[in-house]
Amino acid sequence: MITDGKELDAREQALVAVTREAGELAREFFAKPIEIKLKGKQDYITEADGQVERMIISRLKARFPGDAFLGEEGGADGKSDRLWVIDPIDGTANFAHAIPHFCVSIAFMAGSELALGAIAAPMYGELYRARLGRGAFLNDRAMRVTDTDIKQAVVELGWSSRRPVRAYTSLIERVLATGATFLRAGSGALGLAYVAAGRTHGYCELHINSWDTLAGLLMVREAGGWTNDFLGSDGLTRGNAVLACAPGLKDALVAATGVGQANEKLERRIS
Ligand code: LIP
Repeated sequence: MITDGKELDAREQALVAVTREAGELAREFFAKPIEIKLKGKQDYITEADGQVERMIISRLKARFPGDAFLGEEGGADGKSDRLWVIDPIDGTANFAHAIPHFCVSIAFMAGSELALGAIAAPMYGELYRARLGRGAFLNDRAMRVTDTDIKQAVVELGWSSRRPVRAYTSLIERVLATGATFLRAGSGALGLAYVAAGRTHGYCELHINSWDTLAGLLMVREAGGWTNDFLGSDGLTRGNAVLACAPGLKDALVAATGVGQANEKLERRIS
């Protein structure tokens, strides 16, 4: 299994180049009228999602023909312990409504190890990246989470129709009861990247998919933050609840959100 050395250097370089290129392709689609469909309640898909994903996979497959791929639109492709996890456009609802808050998110798993991650936010001119044990960067500047008092904390709370509305509204109430404030911006990947960059202090969502989260989770950890065990109980293929935050806020946010508690598995069965 690779977690360092030449093989990972080559994948890191390819990852950054392909993520940047995919961001530019997404920006081109953003600027023109495109076909938009609903694949579920408030769950959008556009022709850009498929095209960007196919471009990413064809570039990476050309360089690493033996690797496997898991994409939001195309699903699983290939069997290998070298796995690329891809979200061609995260924040598709924003993208579909001409709101520039969206990104491309790609992560690389070496066996069970989350080894690489990159996120391109083309409308902001931002490229985020991280490598296990090597730190996290925004436009090549090192990122660090920002710790603060819970009463001054900004916590992003993601929502989707995959969980009951009541579960979400009570999550908001519990987080507001800590004295923190919340926001929802519609891209889980960017939400996690903002925690790593120290712009916000936490990100929580009661169910989210691995392609939305893995790159951002590695960035938060490499930027000195804490995250729950998202990949536990088959989070890679089934998704899971996610909580990521500055270390000083962990206890308060684990208690308020219920994510990351010892009995997290129990919670999954209930919801
Ligand atoms: C989105 C996530 C967001 C979540 C949405 C959706 P998509 O991903 O980034 O956090 O709340 O339901 O899953 O569909 O735009 O790639």
